[in-house]
Amino acid sequence: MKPLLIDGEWITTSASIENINPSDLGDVVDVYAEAGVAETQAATDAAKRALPNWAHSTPQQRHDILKATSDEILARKAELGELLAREEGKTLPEGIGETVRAAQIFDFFAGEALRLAGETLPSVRPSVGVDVTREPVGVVGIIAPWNFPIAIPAWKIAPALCYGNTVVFKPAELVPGCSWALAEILDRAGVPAGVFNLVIGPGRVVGQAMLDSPDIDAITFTGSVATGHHVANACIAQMRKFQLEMGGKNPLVVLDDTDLEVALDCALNGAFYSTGQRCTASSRLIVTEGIHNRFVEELAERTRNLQVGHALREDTQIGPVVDETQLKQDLDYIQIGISQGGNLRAGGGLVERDTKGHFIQPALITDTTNDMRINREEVFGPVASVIRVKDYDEALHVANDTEFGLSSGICTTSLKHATHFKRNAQAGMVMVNLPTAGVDYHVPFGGTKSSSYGAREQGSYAREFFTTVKTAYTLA
Ligand code: TXE
Repeated sequence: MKPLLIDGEWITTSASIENINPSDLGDVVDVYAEAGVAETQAATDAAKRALPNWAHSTPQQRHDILKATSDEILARKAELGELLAREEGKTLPEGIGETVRAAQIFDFFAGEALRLAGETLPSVRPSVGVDVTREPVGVVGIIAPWNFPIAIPAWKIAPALCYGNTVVFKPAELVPGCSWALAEILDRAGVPAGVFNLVIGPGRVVGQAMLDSPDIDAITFTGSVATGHHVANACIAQMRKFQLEMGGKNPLVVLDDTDLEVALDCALNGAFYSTGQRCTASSRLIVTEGIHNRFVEELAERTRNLQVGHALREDTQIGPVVDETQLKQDLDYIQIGISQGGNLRAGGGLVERDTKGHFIQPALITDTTNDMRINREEVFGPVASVIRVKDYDEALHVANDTEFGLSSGICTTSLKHATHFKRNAQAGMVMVNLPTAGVDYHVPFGGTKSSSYGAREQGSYAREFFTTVKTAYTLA
């Protein structure tokens, strides 16, 4: 059994969690110690004790630990990428790609540790000087989802440690493998006892204990809208800082003047790669009428031809859905789409392979309208719908007509429309001739409306959440 990491000690518990491979339900990836309220409290106490020293550690010490972490992740990318593919169901290239991304994030924040600067200003009063500096927020609680088992933990843990915070980290209980590996790497890289603590367990127990603890100063969360709202209420009740990344219903607008190949690539990749289990997935394809039929016909053909299968097989393009609950949700939404008038143009059926897994052929539903549930609610699977519109103006209106605002894309060769869309799309991220999913790690990530709350993640903007500002006045 793989233990928890609390106060620099590896701790086993009587309860355990099995990590099951969604490509092969007979394959138990590993078994992990399951934390309860007591372990979560112990981790929080340890993080609180470790805070003063870590907050005053040198930038060099933090740099060296983050860099060593990055180096080991990179050196083990094949092994960790395979672990990721086994536990979450991404294909092997996607798993290795995400692992490399995690290494790059640690590397970026190793550099940021050395770059944290303040400001010195003259006061408006004579003989007084003003310093504006940034300090750690304190003990940070990290609650992660299952869909990016190493990248999301990395983009929360790396900045937390970089800016001098201590961490209580709860990965999604469905995919604890990469998080456990990351904890072991951080420990080996020299993170002092208590600075980073790993507690694996169910959200309603471990996550809730984190929310209940007055000793956690800030919570960063990625997951569903419902849990996000719960986290928000719990944080407000304690007047504690929080940051939420939640769902999306991301539009990809395809205009008549598009380069058809570019648009098809964007749609196929954005809607279905990573089994559609990305908060930035293109789930609404909004297509103007001049190109609609050609686009739909070609996309349906390519959707049918996508090779679904075991995540570790070389010929697999689309891995399995992460678990049975998620698979049921996908199938239910396909039925809802059909029952409200949509036309299942391609895919949508269960797929049988040599191993028993959660395989489904990606589904393309056409002839939908934006008021249908399939276009209002996040499905979080390989399911995309097509909405036919008259022109650019209607496309923009439909794209923005959603409670979400994470990523919004357009495929066009018109500079005028691309420029207008960048300015007027109601989303935190806008993509021109690119899939709505797929972002860089050195620039801000996050959305508007119901998709996100609080400061942006990633890049140097991460410091807004992970630090607090101090203004100091001195009479010379
Ligand atoms: O999410 P949850 P789940 C969406 C997607 C998916 C649905 C359910 O639609 O089908 O959410 O997935 C922890 N207090 N997204 O159940 O519950 C939980 O243990 C504190 C979209 O995995 O939000 C996990 O670590 N924590 C999303 C994390 O919250 C609690 C990515 C997220 O779990 C808790 C993931 C509680 N009471 C799911 N209950 C995206 N858009 O990126 C749960 N948790």
